[in-house]
This record gives sequence, structure tokens and C-alpha cells, in this order.
Amino acid sequence: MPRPRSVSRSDDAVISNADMARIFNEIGDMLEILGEVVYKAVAYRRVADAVERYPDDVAALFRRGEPPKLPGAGAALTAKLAELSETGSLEYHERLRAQVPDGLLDILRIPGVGPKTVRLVSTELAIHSVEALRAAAEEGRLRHVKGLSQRTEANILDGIARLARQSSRMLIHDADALVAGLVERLRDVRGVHRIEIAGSLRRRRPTIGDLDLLAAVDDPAGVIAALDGLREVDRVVAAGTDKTSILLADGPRVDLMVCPPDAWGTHLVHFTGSKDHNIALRGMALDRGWSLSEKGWKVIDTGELLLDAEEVDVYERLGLPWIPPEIRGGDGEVEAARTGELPTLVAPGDVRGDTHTHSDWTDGVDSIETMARAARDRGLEYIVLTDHSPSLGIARGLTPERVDEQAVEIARLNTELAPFRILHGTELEIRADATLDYPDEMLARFDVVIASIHTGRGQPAEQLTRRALAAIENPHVDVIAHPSGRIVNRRDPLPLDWPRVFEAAAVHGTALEINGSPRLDLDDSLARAAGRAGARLTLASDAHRTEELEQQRYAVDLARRAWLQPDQLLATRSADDLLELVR
Ligand code: DGT
Ligand code: CA
Ligand code: CA
Ligand code: ZN
Repeated sequence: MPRPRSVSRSDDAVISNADMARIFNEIGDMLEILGEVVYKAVAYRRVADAVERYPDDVAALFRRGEPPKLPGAGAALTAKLAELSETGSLEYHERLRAQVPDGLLDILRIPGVGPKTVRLVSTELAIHSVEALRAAAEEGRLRHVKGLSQRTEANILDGIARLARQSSRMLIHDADALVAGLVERLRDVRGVHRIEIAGSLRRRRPTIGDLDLLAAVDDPAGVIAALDGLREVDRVVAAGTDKTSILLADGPRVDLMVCPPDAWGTHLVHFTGSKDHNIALRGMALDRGWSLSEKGWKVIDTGELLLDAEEVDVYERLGLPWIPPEIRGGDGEVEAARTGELPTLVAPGDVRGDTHTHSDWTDGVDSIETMARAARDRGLEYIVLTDHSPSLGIARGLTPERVDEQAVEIARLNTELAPFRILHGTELEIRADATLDYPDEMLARFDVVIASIHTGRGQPAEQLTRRALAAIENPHVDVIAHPSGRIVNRRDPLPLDWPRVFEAAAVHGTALEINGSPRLDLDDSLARAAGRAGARLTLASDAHRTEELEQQRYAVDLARRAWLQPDQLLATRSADDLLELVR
């Protein structure tokens, strides 16, 4: 949870009332965390409140030599306001900041967590970050501290979840669900020739700030009027003739751009972004004497406007092949297109199997047979069934006896469902001490072993890296599942030494998973780095019920954003090739 460190400045004041109030409030927080007498903190907060409400610019008044009378501000605090007004910073504030780790102030921002709790977890358990606090609460370690309880743990977890919901961008899974019906209905509006999703959702970013739609229409006014009647639309905020925002009754803002059909191509490129991609294209256009905008290409010498109705025409005018939206990140794709080195990105049709699925034998919902039939119906040739190993208690991990029984059931189903195949796998716990949850001779009996870290997440980076490497180096381990442990908007990635992990994965031929559940792990930039380092990756749903098999599609999206090609991935192989590869 980053916080603004510097104060914003305008011309006439060194520091705004809001920033001044924020600094005073922060001083109050830090004094309490440090265990100072309560009235000091109260005094700072009271003045902060007065500054925030003051109708004129407090700093400007101080600088003019007319300091305002603020309730509660005695000589000492007035001197501090004066220092802030003159310089924009406050030495006392900096000194406290040096004594209080940033993470403690983040913890204090969790709804329901007060300074007393912050001080307790910091002094008794050496917890200095929200992430460490979450882990401790989840593992039930707070209740042993005098003054804290099981109830505190529950409240903290609740507060962290609430905080994440307030401040987070929308998960792509949710954005897809929201937008699908809306686009279909807008398509049916009279006068709409075409309508497409643009912006970050079209680029398939894991999280979405707002939704962007582009519609090609003959008559914007008519379409905007028609929109008003749609059930999902709360309000149309029309702005001019070619852009409008619609607010949904429930959900994020939707920007709807409209354009004439013959300028569709430049509009779609523009509103798909990213910004950096657009800047790169515009630079190339300028070199050729054109000014490129969503409206078209203005010939700089003559003022003539050239239109493109299709995206592919836009790129062609610059001598480029069409660039897939997923890699329009402004980090090398235009150059690669120019030199003919664009990757052939993996596509949904390349996927042949799913390397991470669960059943009701551990924490899944559906039976093995139901999962297999659903996967077959989706067009897959095989799934790897990867129920949990014993030490993951919450998931009722399988004992060796249960694994044997499961093998019998899988053999029976494979006869029945052929040519569809269920490969017998396991999701193997990498324990806190870097040992694995089944002995080697048992691992050898599985078709595919995927290993993952679920516990001991608060360990130092070096130990976490050691655990990942121990699994990668074990000849029986074929895949590291959700390697960073992140969950979008909920849990930060583990601080592994990624270059070492990627190199070891490449050397030992252990694949790294791209998990399409709301973990979206590895993320796109790590997956791209892994691919560059020569590591193999795989695409998996981590489905715990049949509906979640579709999550694999998000792994494909992410792999495309990571510039990955089909031959760098496991799930694009046939079952036989996969078995050959992991043997
Ligand atoms: P988001 O909404 O934060 O998930 O990210 P985007 O990429 O959807 O950003 P958004 O909604 O602000 O704008 C959609 C696209 O429109 C963006 O990818 C590129 C284009 N665009 C918007 N504002 C600007 C701008 O100021 N300059 C340029 N060059 N392009 C812009
Ligand atoms: Ca957007
Ligand atoms: Ca937008
Ligand atoms: Zn799993």
C-alpha cells in the first residue's frame, strides 16, 4: 500500500491544507504507535482537522505574515505550521518517520485496527507489514499475545479484505462477466454498426481501472438516446459528439466512445492503448509527416485527413503488421513489429490439456468423473488431476493409501472416457523446511507432480527461494504451481529471487505455472522474464469445480501478454508428449 511521500505544490502555496492536515494526522498516528501520552496525538489531530476545514490557504496566510487562528494550535504547533508553510516539510515529522516503519502506518489504515494493536504486534511479534499481519492472523498467532484474541484475528482479516475492496482495480474475471451482456445489448441498438471492447480489458490486463467501449455509428445522438433506455445503464453522461460516459447502476465507470464507421481503425487503436504504445505509433507517424490521432492521419504539410476503417490498415500505413492488443504495452512490440520479430503468440486453440485441477477427493467440489467429462466437453484432450498432498490439512490432503485408491478410480475412468485421458498428478506441498510432502519413491508413481508453497509465507526471501529451488531441483517435480503465491488484490507475491528461480527452472526442465484463477500467477512480467530465461511454462485453471475450468482462458491471456509462444508451454502438448517431456 504505497503512500504519497511528497506533498503536492501549487504556485501560490508551498503546501495545500489537505497535505498539511495529512502530515499532522500522521504525526498523531506515529505518536500513538510510539506509545506517547495520548493528549499529544489528540492535539495534532485537532489542528489537522482545523487546517483541513479552513476556508483559505493556510500556508499562504503564514507566508504573508497573517497566520490564522486555529483552535487548539498553541505556540509549539503553530511553529510547526509555520515551518510547513515556509518549506513544505517538517523536521519533526521526518524524525518520527525514521522511527516508525512505513508498514506500521499501513497497518493502522486497516479499518478497525487502532494504535494499541499496532504497537502490540510490532513489539510482541515483530510484525511490520500488512502482509505479515495477515499471515499471523491466518495462522492464529495473534491470540497468544496478551491483549489480543481470536476475535482480533477475525477483525483484522475482515478489515484487510475491506481495505482491498475499497482501493482495488477490478479483476478481469469480474470485468468480463460485467461487460459481456452489456456489449451484446448495445450491439442491438439501432444505428450501431460495430461495437468492441477497448482499453485495458481488450489488452487483457489482469485488472481494469474503467471499461472502455467503442461504437461505430452513423448518428451519435440517436445511439446515445437509445442507450438511456438500457436496464444496466444508470445514467448517460453525454459529452460532445464523439465521446460519452455511461454509468452503470452497479459497477465501474464505462467510457463509451462513438466514431464514424470509416474512422473505426484509428479510433480502435487509440482507445485500445496502451498510452505508451500509442506514443510509439505517433512517433513513427511524425517521422513520415503525419500527425496521428483517433480521428485519423493529418498530413502535416497539407492538412488533409486520411481515414482508416480497419485496425490493420493503421499498422500497414506505418509498414507494420497488426500487433495483438495483449502486447501493446509499449515495451518493445513496435520495434519487434518493425523488424519482423513479433512472436506467434499462444492462442486458446493451441491448448490441449489442463495441468492443474482438483476433485472432491480433496478440496474440490465435483467428482473426478464430472471434472473429466466437463473438460472433455470443453474440447480438452486431458486433464492432470492434482489433488493435494497430506500436510495441507485444510484441503484434506491424500494419504498414500488414498492416492492408491485414486489411481484405481482414474484407471477405471480412463477406460470409460478414452481417448480422453486423466493423468494422475499431485499438488505437492513444499514444506516450511524445504522438504517435500511425499517421499521420492512415491512421487515416482505419479504421472505429473506439481509443487507449491501454501504455508510459511512469512519467511525471509532467502528461505523462500531455497524452498522453491529445492522443489525445482527434485527430478520428480515437473511444475511449480502458482510460483509467486500472489492473489490479485488480496495477497502480495512472495519475494523470491526470481532470476535464480528462472535459471534453475530452465536448467532442470521444471515448468512454471501460469495459473488462471484470480491468482493470475505468475503475472505477465514475471512470466515474460521466465520465458526469456529459457524456462518452460504451463497454462492451468486450478479448477475446484467444473465451471472453473474456464479459468484456463485467463492463463492464455496472461501468456500472450508475456509474449509466449505455444512451444514454450506444456499445456499445448498432447498427453503423450507431456509425459515424454516430464519423464
Ligand atoms: P485502465 O482503465 O486504468 O485499466 O487502463 P486503460 O489503458 O484502459 O486506460 P484508459 O481507460 O484511461 O484509456 C483507454 C485508452 O485510451 C488508453 O489505453 C489509451 C487511450 N488514452 C486515454 N487517455 C489518453 C491520453 O491522455 N493520451 C493517449 N495517448 N492515449 C490515451
Ligand atoms: Ca480503461
Ligand atoms: Ca477510460
Ligand atoms: Zn491447486
